[in-house]
Amino acid sequence: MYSCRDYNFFTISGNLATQYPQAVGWAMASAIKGDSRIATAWVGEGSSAEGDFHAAMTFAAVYNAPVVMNVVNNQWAISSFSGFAGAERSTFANRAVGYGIAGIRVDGNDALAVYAATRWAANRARANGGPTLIEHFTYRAEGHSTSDDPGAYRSAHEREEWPLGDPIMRLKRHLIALGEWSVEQHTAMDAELVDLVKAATKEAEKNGILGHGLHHPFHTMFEDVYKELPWHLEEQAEQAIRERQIKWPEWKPE
Ligand SMILES: Cc1ncc(C[n+]2csc(CCOP(=O)(O)OP(=O)(O)O)c2C)c(N)n1
Repeated sequence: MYSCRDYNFFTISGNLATQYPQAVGWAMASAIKGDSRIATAWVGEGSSAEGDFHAAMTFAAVYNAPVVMNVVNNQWAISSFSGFAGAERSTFANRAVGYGIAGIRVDGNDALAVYAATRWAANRARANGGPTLIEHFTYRAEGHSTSDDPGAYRSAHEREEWPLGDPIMRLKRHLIALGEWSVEQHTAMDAELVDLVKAATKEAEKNGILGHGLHHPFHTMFEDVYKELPWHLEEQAEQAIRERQIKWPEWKPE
């Protein structure tokens, strides 16, 4: 999981929803230090069924943390329909109400609505008005990942029946209708972005790609969590080195 201190990008963890209490804690710390920065985090609607979601909501409300919490409701948590997380009983935005937090539901495929709701919530947090929960109602047209086959658990036609369209196409049509954008500009932007993504992929691949061995010094796997490596992780590292050397006698830790 990546992070970038220069851009205030705090890494998420692989454990779903843990970023929520972390964002609330970060926002509380910012407020306590008298810093003007606010925090924001995203979870999927499936992850909103995790305990961490509720712990975060409680702390955000009690401490009036300057935080904007987003639920991206794309209606699928891998193969679990959003109903498993309670979608058929109430909206996800509605959950905020029980905590005394402002809850907003937006058409997540309307870029301008998302922008407006986010700006409102961010300004509110900055003015010490309290936390906001924004539910972005959307749809996951593709699989959850390249290893997921949605054909195994939902109708093949569902994707075509989704009525709210593609957010990029909608914004494009809207801006062209306003005379603020054109098909030519859009085509040029598409080409530019394809090049940008290709270049970024090349750059990222310098760090190593799956199946081509380790590119980072082995020991870094155990670092950067604790200031000083605790004994049990040191033991794990030594054990991992021994096991790798049994499997690949040529291998040496960097
Ligand atoms: C605590 C935990 N349980 C299970 C997983 C495995 N897992 C990864 S993504 C995912 C589904 C998440 O669905 P949702 O929260 O709706 O987000 P989406 O991926 O649809 O945006 C699951 C179960 C995990 N990473 N962490």
